[in-house]
Amino acid sequence: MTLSTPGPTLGVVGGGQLGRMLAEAAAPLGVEVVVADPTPDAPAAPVARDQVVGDFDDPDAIRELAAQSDYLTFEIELADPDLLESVAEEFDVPVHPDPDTLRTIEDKLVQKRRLRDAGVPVPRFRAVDTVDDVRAAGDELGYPLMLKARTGGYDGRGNVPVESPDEAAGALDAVGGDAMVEEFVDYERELAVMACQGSAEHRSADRSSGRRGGEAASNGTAKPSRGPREEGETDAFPVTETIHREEILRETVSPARADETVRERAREVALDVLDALEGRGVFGVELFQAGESRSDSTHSSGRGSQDADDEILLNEIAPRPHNSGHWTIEGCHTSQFEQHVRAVTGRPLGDTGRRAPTVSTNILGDVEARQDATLRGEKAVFERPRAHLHWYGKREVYRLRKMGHVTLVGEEGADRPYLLDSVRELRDGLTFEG
Ligand code: AIR
Repeated sequence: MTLSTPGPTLGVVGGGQLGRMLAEAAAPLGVEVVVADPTPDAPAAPVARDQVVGDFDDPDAIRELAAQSDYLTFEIELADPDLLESVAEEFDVPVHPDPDTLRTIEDKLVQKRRLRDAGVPVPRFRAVDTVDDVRAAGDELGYPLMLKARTGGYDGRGNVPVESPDEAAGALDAVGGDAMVEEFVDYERELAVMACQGSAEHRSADRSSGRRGGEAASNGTAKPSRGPREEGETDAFPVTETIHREEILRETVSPARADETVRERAREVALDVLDALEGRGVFGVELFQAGESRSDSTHSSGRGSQDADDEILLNEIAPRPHNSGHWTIEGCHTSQFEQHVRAVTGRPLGDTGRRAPTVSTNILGDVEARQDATLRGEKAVFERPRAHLHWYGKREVYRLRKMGHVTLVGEEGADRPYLLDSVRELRDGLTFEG
């Protein structure tokens, strides 16, 4: 591997905040980024070398992207796996993660089946087409149910809770199209793990000890995650606690406020998820730590020996860096974005260890009507030591749109509830209202 300028080009389908943070992380590695996104001047455009303006599934746009690229990846599930496969072949450009993995993940029902069949613990779920299907699932799994659009939903769009049989028709209408339902998990807390899979070229004995191991490495007890696999080296960032409201991520806390055994189990499940999927890159793995009331017999993995309060269930996965991992930019030795660039361009994975306790909060649209975006109150964030503002550069704001985030890094041993209160206070001082 050599370095020269211009460096290799990574083509990214999608130019939102994830594309922007990928481009920010790629530059120091000597990797240039070109994005394809339908919105002119997309968030990634100012930091990428170029933007192809076109839909994620527009063959001309994606061909133009591939023609400029040495590697291809995507930052949104609306990317088209068939098109990616065909341009990869036509232009002889590797695409990671494997488009087939995208195909599996983009359909939440297919995703759940694949993972369940691979032995990953998942909540009970059913495919539903009609109101009667939803009601039958309700009889079996109990209410509330979570109704999910099989494809196309993100940032909470496409997920609708169903409290009773009477709500079945309205909920099906709201998600529109093919759907699935899941039992409602009465969780103790939500967790997320950014799991990563690198290239098979970088598998040597010394890489599997000491410098790997996320959670373990960060508390000084480094140990191998698991042996390097045929497909390539794998690793996981320290387990993150995630706090959602209205199906949208609000804050993250790392280390997660869960017992070490729970965190270890979460990491294990995340690495099992990687085993079930092809292709390199970072995968966001969202998990539930089930509450004590949950009986061991109710979930579909069939495990029965674990304490209920330790029980980890998979919620969803994303074949890309994830909102739950934004804190790694300041909080870890390698960020999830740098890791993704390393993985998809065939470079060795970086150290996933945590530098310090870290919390983050999303800055979400707090306006009712869609309007030009001007953020106010940001001075307090700049004035706060160890607080980091990330502005995504979106021109327009609407209710609950992800506009940026704030990360606050604590001293070693910092009190996490205090850090969390502090970052919430900073966020609550921000507004888009005029
Ligand atoms: N994204 C992709 N999947 C889930 C999320 N949050 C990111 C990507 C995408 C952007 O959100 O970076 O490009 C789209 O954001 P918006 O606000 O335009 O919907």
